[in-house]
Amino acid sequence: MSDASTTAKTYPPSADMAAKAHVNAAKYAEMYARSLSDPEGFWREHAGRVDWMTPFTKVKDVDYTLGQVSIKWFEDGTLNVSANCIDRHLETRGDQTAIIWEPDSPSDPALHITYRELHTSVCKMANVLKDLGVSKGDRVIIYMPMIPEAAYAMLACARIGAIHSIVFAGFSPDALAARVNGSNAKVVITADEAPRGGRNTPLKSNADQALLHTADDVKLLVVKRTGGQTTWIDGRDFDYNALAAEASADCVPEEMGAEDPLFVLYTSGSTGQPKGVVHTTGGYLVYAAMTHEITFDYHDGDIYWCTADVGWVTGHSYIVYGPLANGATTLMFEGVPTYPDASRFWQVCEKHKVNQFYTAPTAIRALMGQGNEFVEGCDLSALRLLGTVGEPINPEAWTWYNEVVGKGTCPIVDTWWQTETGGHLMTPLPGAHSMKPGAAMKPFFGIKPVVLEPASGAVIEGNDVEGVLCIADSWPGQMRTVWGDHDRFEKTYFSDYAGYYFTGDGCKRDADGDYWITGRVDDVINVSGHRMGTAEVESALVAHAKVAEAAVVGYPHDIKGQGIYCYVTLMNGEEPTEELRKELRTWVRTEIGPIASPDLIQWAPGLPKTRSGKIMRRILRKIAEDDFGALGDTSTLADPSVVDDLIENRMNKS
Ligand code: 6R9
Repeated sequence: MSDASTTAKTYPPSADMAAKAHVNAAKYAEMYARSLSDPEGFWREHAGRVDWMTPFTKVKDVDYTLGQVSIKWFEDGTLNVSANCIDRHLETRGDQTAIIWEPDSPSDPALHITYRELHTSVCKMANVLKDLGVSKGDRVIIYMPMIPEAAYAMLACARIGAIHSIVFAGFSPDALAARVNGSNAKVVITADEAPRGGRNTPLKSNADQALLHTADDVKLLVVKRTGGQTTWIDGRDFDYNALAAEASADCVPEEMGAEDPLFVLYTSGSTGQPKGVVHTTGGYLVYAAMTHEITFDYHDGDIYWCTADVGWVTGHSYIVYGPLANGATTLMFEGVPTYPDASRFWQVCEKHKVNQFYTAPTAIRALMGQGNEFVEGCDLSALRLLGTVGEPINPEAWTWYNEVVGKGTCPIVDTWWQTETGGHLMTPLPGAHSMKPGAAMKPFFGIKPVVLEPASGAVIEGNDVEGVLCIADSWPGQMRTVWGDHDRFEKTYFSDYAGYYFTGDGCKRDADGDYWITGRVDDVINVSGHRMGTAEVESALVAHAKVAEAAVVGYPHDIKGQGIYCYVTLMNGEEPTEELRKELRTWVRTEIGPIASPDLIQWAPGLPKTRSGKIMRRILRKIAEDDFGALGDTSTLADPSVVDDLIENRMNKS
């Protein structure tokens, strides 16, 4: 990364973009300066992009002091997110398409759902939930395919003040059960099956298994997607389509406080099990809407497509809440980039005349590997802007995206942000900033990045420097707490570097003052843009009867960015066989989900530990990266000889 940044080619914004974009260079400079010098005034003004039921008088009340961390924005205002995303658009754009739905199979018809139709469907879903006993403050789990009902479910919860928590449909029954229990949810919304890439995942049956491990009164609301056979438990399972047909199409939106929770989204951290990131109502919506409009330079009438899944934060902020708050047309895609073949993304862009396209580097790398002909056969002339999110993009993939997909005429917004941040924190703005392949470039309004010395926490001033990335001060989209565990919130984000929000990422500020994210500095790995805590995979592995101990690290992977490398010590007397390797892989998939599948499992008779018994992951990481010339100090190891064995028996990556 540092090599790339010193030799980076710079791509200035085109004259056309600079002229037409919401924000050009001069405007950015002026707005950014004001956002830091007068945050109260700045955000008071920009909060006006959402409709308030009761206007707020207080803009901001933030304390990052350990032991009393508290973050509030617009706290005495009231509003409803669903009314902002739907009702307020009805008069002017009731017949405009709100959601274009593109199904898994290209031979099935796409749907165009207008804002008026969205209103009807969301009200019906809201009334169905109310009839199931859900009320303000209750938790609802959404475990759904990428179908319009997933968006209806989110907005229906928001409408009645229920807190949703989406569990990615690729997660296992165990992971689902943990989240139902962790949030004490009353209802789980699912579908019979989830078609993806021509294969159906049995969601209802996964939910059935999960509910064996939850409280008895959890209800299951089932949307029909394929009509595939499912078992049915009367009194617990409810048929969404039948109930919606009878439900009223009117539902008055609940008046919510700005700081009432909107959703909880579980995400992996460096220790323990995933934590429930809590986002609230007012600040989140303001920030999602503003970043959506400005980063993607969204204008009325544009067709905007974010390829994420609603199971990730990107789907929350940039498929549903941001775009719909702006009255946009947002495309929702059920399938995968390579089905029926590697031209699918580009076919969909052509078919729906997509103007802004937002995806992950892992998808770009996978498609780049398939050859240019899949792109060249499609008419991409409507494309005006490209975006990436989820992990650093390597310059080769960036260049391919720019030249082959964007034909050299579309700016690429490389948006760096996190589940915790609610929306973009750093990205080049298309009409204002130059781009450098692989750089997140510039902070968004109100964001003050600081680079710190990792060990001492001293602030590193000036340019051409590298360190850990923190943010001084708050922004409206910031998470407010960890669900049920405020101490963990404080410890994770505010204890390492006093007075700052610690991102967990490393970064470089280059000679021009532009920012490059260098990746996680903690035990979180990024597999195909999905966050995975090494501790989670380790605890799944040691839950297997034959495993005594396990240590998990990331290693560079051509397509996924990082792969999952596991060192496993077996119980005494267990044979390390190829079958056992397969069994452990399947085991982890069942415990967590397919995205946690170990790529490589090395049998480790011993693990490098300090005398106090701490596993030295630094060493394991180096071995997994084939960088064992640079193991550093191994003198504190209890038994240095285990390292030689691990090096000798390291896994081959080709
Ligand atoms: C939105 C999202 C967050 C972590 C983050 C960082 C990595 C995300 C990036 C990026 C470099 C980018 N990350 N975007 N790294 N450049 N443009 O991905 O949220 O799933 O919580 O992951 O992803 O390491 O800390 P989340």
